[in-house]
Amino acid sequence: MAAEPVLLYGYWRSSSSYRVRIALNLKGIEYQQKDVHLLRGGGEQKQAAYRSINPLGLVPALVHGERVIVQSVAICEYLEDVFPEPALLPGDESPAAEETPAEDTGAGDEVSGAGGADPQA
Ligand SMILES: N[C@@H](CCC(=O)N[C@@H](CS)C(=O)NCC(=O)O)C(=O)O
Repeated sequence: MAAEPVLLYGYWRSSSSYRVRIALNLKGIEYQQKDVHLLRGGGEQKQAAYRSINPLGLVPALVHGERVIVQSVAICEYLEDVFPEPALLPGDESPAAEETPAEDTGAGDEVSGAGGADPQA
């Protein structure tokens, strides 16, 4: 499974995309990046081509083989599961190993209501 190609849909100025790029690079995972320009043409993330990958219309999205994972923290957790070495988190013996609730990371799910993404996110 780990050997399948990894493709990151992101944007250079996106802090959530940065988070995933940092994890990919720390782990030394080879990946291809596909730019989704958040401003061009009203935002490529809103266009049907990208929404077919992430219906939320937000970057980042990670494609690994057949799997599509969205939400940067979930992507980092997925990478930690599938590519465990080197670990992003300290081992169980470290006091820092206690889990940090997602709401403390500033990376919570900004999707609101049934209509989709919060454009201010
Ligand atoms: N909680 C999401 C946030 C994703 C997010 O808000 N992405 C921003 C860029 S950092 C985005 O795609 N904005 C485009 C828009 O709001 O139309 C995550 O961590 O992945």
